[in-house]
Amino acid sequence: MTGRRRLVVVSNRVAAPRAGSPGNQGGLAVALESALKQTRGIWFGWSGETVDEFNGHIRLERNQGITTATIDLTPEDVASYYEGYSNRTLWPLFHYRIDLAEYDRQFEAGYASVNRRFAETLAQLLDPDDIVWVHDYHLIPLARELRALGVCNRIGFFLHTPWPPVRLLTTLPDHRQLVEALFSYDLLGFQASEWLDSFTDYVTREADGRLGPDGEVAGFGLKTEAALFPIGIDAAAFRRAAQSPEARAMAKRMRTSIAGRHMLVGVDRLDYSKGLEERFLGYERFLSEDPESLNRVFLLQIAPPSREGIGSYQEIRDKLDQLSGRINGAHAEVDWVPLRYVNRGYSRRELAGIFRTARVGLVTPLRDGMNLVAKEYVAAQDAADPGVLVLSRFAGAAEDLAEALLVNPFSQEDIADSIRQALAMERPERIRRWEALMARVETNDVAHWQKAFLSRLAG
Ligand code: ADQ
Repeated sequence: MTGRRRLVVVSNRVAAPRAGSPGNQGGLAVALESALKQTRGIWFGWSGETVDEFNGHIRLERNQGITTATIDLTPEDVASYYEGYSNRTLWPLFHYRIDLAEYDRQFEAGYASVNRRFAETLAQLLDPDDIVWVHDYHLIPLARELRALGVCNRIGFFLHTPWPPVRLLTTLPDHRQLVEALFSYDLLGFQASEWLDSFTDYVTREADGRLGPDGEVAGFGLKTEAALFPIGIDAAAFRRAAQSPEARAMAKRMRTSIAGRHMLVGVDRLDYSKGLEERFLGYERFLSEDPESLNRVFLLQIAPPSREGIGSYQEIRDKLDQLSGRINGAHAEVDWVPLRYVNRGYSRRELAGIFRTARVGLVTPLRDGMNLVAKEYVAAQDAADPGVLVLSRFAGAAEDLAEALLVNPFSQEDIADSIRQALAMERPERIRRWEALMARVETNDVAHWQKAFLSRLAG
């Protein structure tokens, strides 16, 4: 761990603890909070608010033992840095969707200037002994900007998304500059070996790099370290959440509405990387191939909209509206609809109750850094009668969760077959697979991830 050194976490947005909402927080926020509390640390990032002109004001707040330090951005910053370079350029590119990636020099300039501003503001808060942990693709150049200001602290970076293969990454006009910026960090963390391999591949092919022992990476005449730190959930807390009064109430409500049928469940942010269209099509195929399943199963898909200002997100939302209408129009009866498509969020406890009553968890992203829903579905199950996890082989989670039914999410046939196989699976096999999965989810939990990264970064 970091010993007594203070931890400074930096992310685009700050998920500060909210008074009066126990059980509503994600595992990441919980894990970072516990590390921050132990080290009397700070969480720094964008407040989510905008101001007409950046004034350098840092809002310091203390809540439940955590100090948050937030700054506001201008509407132009949000358009170029956040919606632009982060979410119209890097997000699609990092999820292998160069067809959706937009390359625009204004986005690039906005990204560089907001990272510089983050660095200038953050540098004022840093003590020489602090350990700095930067999160995700929004902030790749942050360490380089901090170093330019004379900051010598240990700085680590963790990428929550995939890292794309060399041939895709080189479509980004400033790819060299972006990757070189990573060499200002002391430690780079990736979710899965495929993403780490793509990174080292780039460095050896494009930057005349070399790989040393213990994750040492040399390139661009610089050195850093890169290693795997697969993120987990707070498994014990999620398991407890699944038995909470709210979860039980939700489970009871679900059982009444399931009425003896089998429920399949999907829970995802409404994002094109999550494979929702392909999942709906695979399910539609299953319904047409297995007419005896009509009126005996249904799919509950929960998908709260995200990044609604971006065209590709409006398109996927429109497509899913159409597709869900088509599937229900073709198959529904007066007392049954095959697809319940819900565009809102639920509390963690309610979600846990929903997962626990679902016979099948469908987690079929086309590409995903890790995917925490897969782990949450496992943690919420009843040990005596667990459901079956159907998991995309292209999610980082598949490296760790081999006892799930692994599918190719691009293939409707594969999805239809795996639904059939999951529904037919007898209890002893379900228990055997679940026990193996649960052991992994419990061991590689979020506390393990956080400790592994920080102890290595502390050196
Ligand atoms: P995301 O792309 O957001 O995360 P994921 O890992 O599945 O994807 O995490 C989503 C979280 O939001 C889960 O905790 C889930 O329960 C919650 N959630 C989703 N829909 C919800 C709803 N309707 N109501 C309430 N909660 C909901 C990014 C990367 C992932 C990586 C994580 C963490 O894209 O690959 O696993 O970061 O590193």
